[in-house]
Amino acid sequence: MSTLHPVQAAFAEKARIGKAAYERLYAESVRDPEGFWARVGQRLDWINTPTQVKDVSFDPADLHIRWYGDGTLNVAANCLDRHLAERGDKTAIIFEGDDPSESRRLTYRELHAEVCKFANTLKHLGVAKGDRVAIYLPMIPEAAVAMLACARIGAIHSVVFGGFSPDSLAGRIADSQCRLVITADEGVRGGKKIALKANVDEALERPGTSSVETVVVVRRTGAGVAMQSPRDRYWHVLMDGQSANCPAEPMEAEHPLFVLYTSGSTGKPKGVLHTSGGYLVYVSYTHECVFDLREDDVYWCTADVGWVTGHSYVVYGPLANGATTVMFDGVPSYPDCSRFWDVVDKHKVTLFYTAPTAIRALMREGEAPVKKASRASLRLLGTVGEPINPEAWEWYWRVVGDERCPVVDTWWQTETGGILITPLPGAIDAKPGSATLPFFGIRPAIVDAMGQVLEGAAEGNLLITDSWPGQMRTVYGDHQRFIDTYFSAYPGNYFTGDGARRDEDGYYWITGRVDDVINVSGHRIGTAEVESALVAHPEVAEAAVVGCPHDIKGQGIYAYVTLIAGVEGSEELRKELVAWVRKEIGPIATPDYLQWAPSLPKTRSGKIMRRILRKIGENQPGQLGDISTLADPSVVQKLVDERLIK
Ligand code: 6R9
Repeated sequence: MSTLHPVQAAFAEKARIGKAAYERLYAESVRDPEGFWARVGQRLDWINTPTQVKDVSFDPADLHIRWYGDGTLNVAANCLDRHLAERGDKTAIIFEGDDPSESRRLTYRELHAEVCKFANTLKHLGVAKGDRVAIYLPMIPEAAVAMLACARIGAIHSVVFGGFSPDSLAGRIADSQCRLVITADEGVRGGKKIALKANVDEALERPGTSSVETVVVVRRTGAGVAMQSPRDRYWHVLMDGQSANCPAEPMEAEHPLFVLYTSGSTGKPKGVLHTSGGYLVYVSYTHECVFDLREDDVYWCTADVGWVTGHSYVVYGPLANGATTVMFDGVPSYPDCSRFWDVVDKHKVTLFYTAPTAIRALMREGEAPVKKASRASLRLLGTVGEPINPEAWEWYWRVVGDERCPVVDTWWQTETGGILITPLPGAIDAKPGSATLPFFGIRPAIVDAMGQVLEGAAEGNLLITDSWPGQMRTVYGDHQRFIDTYFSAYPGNYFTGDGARRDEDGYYWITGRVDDVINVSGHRIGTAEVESALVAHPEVAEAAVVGCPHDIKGQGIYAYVTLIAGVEGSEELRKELVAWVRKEIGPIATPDYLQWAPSLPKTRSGKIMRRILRKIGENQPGQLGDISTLADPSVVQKLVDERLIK
């Protein structure tokens, strides 16, 4: 059940986009996408203004996606140089460290100078246009500087979340053959140190990583780290004496801007590739419209730059718009559960964007930690990463926003580059739990299992039937995988991997992944990745992993493990396997439940029946459905009896 929250009159009056404007612009955007996006594209500074706008085919036999194809621009110049005349002294980045006594501001002029110096550093190290650079840093301004410096010279960055293990980092470095890695001595989160440089050292011992020539180390904690000469160089030493003058090179609109790895249903994580012109048009425009951005806003998105939300809505969207963006290197619970709201008061944050998992965790602590802070500066709240349950939405609205601030539930993916389904705060009435209506130019469709497009109120798989400028262009190094994953199941359409329901008002309710991807605290983990980590353990014969309900994380990881003959499942071994997965992938992949399975339910052709395992993990043993196609139906009863959630 969900109550309607109509757009507030006071907000609508001043909003950039009201109801009538949304309807008019949406109609226009789908009637004439070329004209619409040609106009929106003018929001950027182009070196060569594009005359072509959209050149797209979703036909798997002739798949291509090009936007603003003959235009040239520089992404960093759009995020920095063009603001200098009017906003040189405006704060670009507010950095808030893990320790509440640590914060620092960089103006657009200062950020521009740092980026130019680091771009010169990269050139000095031999990095050229098209080279791949891995960034494995905490949420410090140097992360944004490194990203923008790559953009300035046309190097392709690949940011790897600092919580990933050496193996995960190595896999990503090897897949895109990075020449350089940028890291820090250590990170600090919730008062705990993370040995980033030591992780890089370990990663670079793995096969396939010999492409790396240089490791640049930012001094974050000052801890002594082993520096390998001539490979390892300190950031501050390299930057010393570099010129703050570095011309922004023209890049073709379709020049790759970055690769970001994300989990899929099969195999290794995919390198999602985004390009320059269309991506920047799309993230800057959505950032302005969805957050109703004003010149004096202080905008805070709590995502880490290791995820797409950090790319599009901490760095590129806000900086392209000349906004003030907060980079937070801490956690919501340190030093205590008032941290988010203390930071809101400290920096007078007006727009706040976070994940449902954080809201649920804070909700558990009650209202007092929120009410201790005034939060008077807030004027809009947003969520991203997973479906938000209506209870958490109502709490966010009532307790955090004091029933003053509209809440925008934004649905999108690493692959989509930017927000696709969302309320516009001055135009679209909210229904808690629904991401509501499509953004301009976005054409969602719902199909049934047979691929039949459903009209009106319906539930099924969610497709997008036409392109938008922020769409990913390929899987790095594997274009066929791009076609197979997203365009083969429903030819002529982009398949999102999500299920959705559309109600009688045309509102979309995302029901979650329909593939083998688990959404843990808003982060995607492929069941295949966890399974292959488990079977890499010498005592594991076989493993099957499914998602299960989890109060705080949204979904948890439930693993069924078959041990090799002669090995008994003990509590000690259970702990060892959980720790093993953490070490192999990273803490976000930690199994919440690990059940011993004498054998796994399989079809006669040997396929694991995950549908059954999912139901057991969800504690719904009464809904296993037809098990007659199993090779040996008797394995199921034991798994049901010994299930870990009852
Ligand atoms: C931006 C981001 C994408 C998956 C996506 C979906 C889930 C994201 C959501 C949401 C319901 C929302 N998701 N936002 N589900 N409502 N507002 O999170 O990208 O890490 O690639 O995850 O997250 O399942 O398919 P990414």
